[in-house]
Amino acid sequence: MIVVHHLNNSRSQRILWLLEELGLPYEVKRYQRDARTMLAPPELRAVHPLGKSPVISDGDLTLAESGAIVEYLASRYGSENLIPKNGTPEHLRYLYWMHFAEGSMMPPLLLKLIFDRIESGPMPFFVRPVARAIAQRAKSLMVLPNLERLLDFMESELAARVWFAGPAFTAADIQMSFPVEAAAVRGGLDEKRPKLWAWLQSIHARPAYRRALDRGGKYELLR
Ligand SMILES: N[C@@H](CCC(=O)N[C@@H](CS)C(=O)NCC(=O)O)C(=O)O
Repeated sequence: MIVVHHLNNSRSQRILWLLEELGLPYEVKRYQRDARTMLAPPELRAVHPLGKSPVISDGDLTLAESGAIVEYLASRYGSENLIPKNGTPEHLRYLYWMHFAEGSMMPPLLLKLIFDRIESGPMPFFVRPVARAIAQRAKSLMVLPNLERLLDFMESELAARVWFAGPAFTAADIQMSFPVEAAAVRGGLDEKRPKLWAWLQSIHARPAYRRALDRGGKYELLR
């Protein structure tokens, strides 16, 4: 039995979704973020030294890193539908978006989260103006323009095809779900990018996505 070590409101939601798309049985072991720090509880470090989610176990195997987990599950248990055939242009695009999700899109989204918190979080009054000025400057010079470019790029890619890898839904769409959802919550994505917005609505309408929400519990991404 595959076990998903699932942290609330986190990247592990997409693993539940993938397992639902694959129609595999699995167990969900839940972990709660610390309400103040939003960090994972120390129990997760007993499963994997980094103590991050997602982590899965499958028999003797323990695997972390969502891209690796998606690749493992889709190639071991998936039909060819979820990973395009090797050597095709769709496969190259699949690879690209699989890596883009965590490699290019998540870093500025995380920086936005951190700088927003610095701006609004509690701190001694004499430090506040300086901390706010640094956070605002970093966001306006680097984080926000970068996010805009990334979102424009995704929008232009989806203007040419329905799903990220091509005409068919693949595991890359599952891997891309978390950054696009995070961008909708805190990265400036809205209906003004109609292709990306429509893609988001269409993943949310998939029956497997809905079932994964039932299994995972409340899913509200951090702002
Ligand atoms: N690149 C890793 C990132 C893992 C990660 O940072 N997970 C977050 C959840 S979205 C986490 O565990 N955060 C809690 C913490 O850092 O303590 C992946 O894709 O699996």
